Parts: sequence; structure tokens; C-alpha cells
Amino acid sequence: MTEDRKRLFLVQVRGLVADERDLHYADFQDGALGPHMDVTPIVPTFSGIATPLSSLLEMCKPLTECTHAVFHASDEFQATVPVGDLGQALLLFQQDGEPLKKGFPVRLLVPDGSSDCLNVKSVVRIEFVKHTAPEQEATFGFKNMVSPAEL
Ligand SMILES: Nc1nc2c(c(=O)[nH]1)N[C@H]1C(S)=C(S)[C@@H](COP(=O)(O)O)O[C@H]1N2
Ligand SMILES: [Mo]
Repeated sequence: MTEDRKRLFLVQVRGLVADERDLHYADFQDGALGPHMDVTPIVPTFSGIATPLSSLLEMCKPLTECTHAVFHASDEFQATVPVGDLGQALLLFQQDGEPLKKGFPVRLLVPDGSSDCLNVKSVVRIEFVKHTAPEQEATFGFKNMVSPAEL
């Protein structure tokens, strides 16, 4: 149900930012998170409406020591992206005038990204962190995966 998805919609912004925020559907809808952008001209394999991640950065103001943003999904998938690589990134929040059915509440789109795998579905928390290796390139995968070396 559309109304349920609007009510349950929550994206938490946490970590090394001046302003931690809880983002609701209305924040995307009413323009608080920046202009509404049709994603198809930018990423032809996608449809719907997104806001630029740059607007979220302006709102939350990452601290200077922050190097990466971690996009945590509800299914434990996550992507870690250098803040400097997020200039073209978008948050897809609406399709056919409604909250997303696939990828709810928001989906990260990185149009110029190194991999389609960075288009994280169902982002529920965006965490700004200081990476011990500041030059670390974008990575993605499921949390708590046991590496072969640990078996
Ligand atoms: N939450 C979540 N997002 C995800 C994934 C996932 O398993 N969970 N897989 C990623 C990978 S590896 C790819 S290739 C794309 C696949 O997107 P699609 O389901 O729209 O085809 O989603 C990415 N985003
Ligand atoms: Mo993938």
C-alpha cells in the first residue's frame, strides 16, 4: 500500500556530519533534498524521480575528516563510496508518482560509477566515515561475509 510505504519510509543519515538527519518521504517530495530529476536521461536503464546526493551533502555537511559514505541496505548489502566520487550520484525515491516498490525507500544511483553493483537498493542508512585508507576505491557486498582466509 502506498500510504504504508510513505509512513514506513525512513533513511537515517549518521556519522561524521554536522547535522545527522532522519529523512522521510515528505523531505524528498517537498524539495528539501533538492530538485526532482528524471533519471532516464541520466541512467537510461532506470526510470523514476531522484534527488541529487549533492543536496543531501549540503544539508548534512560532512566533516572535513570524512572520506567515504557507506550506503547500508535493509538486506545487509552495502556499498562504500569515496565522498569525492558522489558528485553525480542520485537517490531514486519515486516511480509512477509513488514510493518505490523495488528498492524502497531509496536506491543509490552512481551514473559514472565503477560498477552497476554500486546502485544499492533499499538504502536505510547513509553513514559518513573516515576510512583508514583514504584513497580506498568504491567497494560493495554483503556485510559480515566470511573471507576464504578466515575459514
Ligand atoms: N540492497 C541491495 N542492493 C543491490 C544488490 C543487493 O543484493 N542488495 N545487488 C547489487 C548488484 S551486485 C547489482 S548488479 C544490482 C542489480 O540491480 P537490479 O536488481 O535492478 O538488476 O543491484 C545492486 N544493488
Ligand atoms: Mo552486480
